Amino acid sequence: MKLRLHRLLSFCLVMLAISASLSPVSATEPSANQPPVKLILDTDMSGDCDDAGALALLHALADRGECELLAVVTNRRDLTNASAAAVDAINTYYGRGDIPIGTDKTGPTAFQRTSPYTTALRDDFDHDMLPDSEAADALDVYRQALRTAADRSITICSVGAFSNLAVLIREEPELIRTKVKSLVVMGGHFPQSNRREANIATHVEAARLVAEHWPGEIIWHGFEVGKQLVTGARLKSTPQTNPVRRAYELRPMPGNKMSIDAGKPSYDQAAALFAVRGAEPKVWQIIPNGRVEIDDRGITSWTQESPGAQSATHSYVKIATSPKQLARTIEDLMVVAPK
Ligand SMILES: [Ca+2]
Repeated sequence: MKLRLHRLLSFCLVMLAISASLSPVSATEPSANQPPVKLILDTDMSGDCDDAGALALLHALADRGECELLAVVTNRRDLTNASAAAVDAINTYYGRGDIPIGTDKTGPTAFQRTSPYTTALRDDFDHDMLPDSEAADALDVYRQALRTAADRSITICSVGAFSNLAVLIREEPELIRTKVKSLVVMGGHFPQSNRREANIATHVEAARLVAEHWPGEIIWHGFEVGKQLVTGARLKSTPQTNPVRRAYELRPMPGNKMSIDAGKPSYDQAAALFAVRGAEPKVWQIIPNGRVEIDDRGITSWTQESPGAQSATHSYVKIATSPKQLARTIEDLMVVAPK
């Protein structure tokens, strides 16, 4: 009897070990043990709330040791003057209230908006940020972060207008060449489209300058990527003290709904996840060796070039996994409690 029990126990232990080794990797599991990606986020924390979702996701990845958020700069000059304060409220919630924040001082005004959520984040949550107009200049924040970085060590993730990046090209092209490893951009619509995607249309001149003259590689996440990835409803399970939850509660969606009711597309989170975890083959299909061109109306188009061509420094991405699975990975990271 004792022997039988012993055998049964051994059998159970072996089965447990097998099932543990076969169980799927957690949706929030990093793909490999890599040094943390050193990242700068350039965001229009303004009309849409996926910027807040992307910042939450980056903090969760930072908590997991997958990235280090060196700085956040804002663009689009929201009329509330509170984009930087909203960023700082989220950074403070995640225990990183000291991350440098800069704002654009010369951004476009033609598409200025009044954010539905930044003032609530500014007024109801802890932070110590000045109004956007008095905050540090985005160019100075870029300069500081890049000058002190190791060569080819920085990833920039751009999820808004291209205003700051255009200034950076004009003022500090050598810093980009020497310090930046990769630029991951949410913008455009690929491979071809008649649509004026918002991040391009907000400041067409700046987007065209970046597409034509960025001295390095660019990975483009078009509108069609994030559109398939609906997230945000699970923020209801996070505390009322979570400013990202509040942003989703206040950002309206069509049909008298708020973003938190049924979620919304994750344009910016998709680019942010890619910026940190890279081109995981199970998740992304990369279309490399090409060039994104932007016409004077702000319409993007993809031109395939031969590998090795000097101008073939752009790629765009498609989702290779099930959009539902990828949305779950993104939302898992958005709702995980700060460390
Ligand atoms: Ca955005």
